[in-house]
Amino acid sequence: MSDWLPIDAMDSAGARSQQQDPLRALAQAEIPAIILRGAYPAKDCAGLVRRFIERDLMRDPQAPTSAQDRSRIDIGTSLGNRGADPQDFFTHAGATETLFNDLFDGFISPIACIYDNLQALAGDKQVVTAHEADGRRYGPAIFRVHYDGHAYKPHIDHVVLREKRVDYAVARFTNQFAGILCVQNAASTSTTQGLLHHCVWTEQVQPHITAGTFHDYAEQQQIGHCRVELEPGDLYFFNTRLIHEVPAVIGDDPRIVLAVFIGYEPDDPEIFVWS
Ligand SMILES: O=C(O)CCC(=O)C(=O)O
Ligand SMILES: [Fe+2]
Repeated sequence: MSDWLPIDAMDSAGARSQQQDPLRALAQAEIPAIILRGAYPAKDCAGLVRRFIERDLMRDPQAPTSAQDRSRIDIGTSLGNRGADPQDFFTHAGATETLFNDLFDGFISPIACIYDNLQALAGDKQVVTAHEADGRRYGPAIFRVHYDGHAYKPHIDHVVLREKRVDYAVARFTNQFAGILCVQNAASTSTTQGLLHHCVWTEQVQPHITAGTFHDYAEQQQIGHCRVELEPGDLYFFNTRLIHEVPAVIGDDPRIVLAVFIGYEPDDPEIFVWS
């Protein structure tokens, strides 16, 4: 599987010189990911982390820990976690928009960084924050702070295939991607952030995910994978129907990302972005 390689570029123009229509290639899982190096200034990443601690939006890693501490803190609105109650979800998304209004003052907006890069990859399509037909808007992006021990086991993300939600506008997209901007790495782990398996989810694969035996299955089937290594400021996009995972964070420094989900159809003039 050594020919299954990501686009790895300094910017969207570089990515498009490697692949004329990179999002279509992602949709077809021809490539594991599109990685854009240094998309956001590393010094602004560090500044954002200081701001989150100042505003008490995340736990200060220097502070004493307690048994009740959560291993993951979200700053933003998650459809996956809140979508069971649409009214609560859209109210929360409104509060997130207010929070984000001045949260990045003095820094380049990391959300604009993701949207602008995605737009530059998207050609004629229009990148917009996901919304319902009546105008209600989803959260535009979400920071996730992962503390010691947090891992993502092999899984997929898909509003219909995994979450079984059909009553949201984003359910119309059969192709769903993630965009992940690395804000901070855990100091004492390797910089491997995403492990993308060369395996698109099907009903046949699900039992191996449920049983926690996907690694054995992948070995038997000789399924290759792509390891994505990121430094703060690097941004990557991948198809969330690929089985993927993130190794456990180890140590006091949390791993922090800004994440979005993306809905893409080859024939749809709009690309929806939400969290
Ligand atoms: O944090 C990442 O790099 C990806 C995390 C992920 O797969 C998820 O949140 O579903
Ligand atoms: Fe995921």
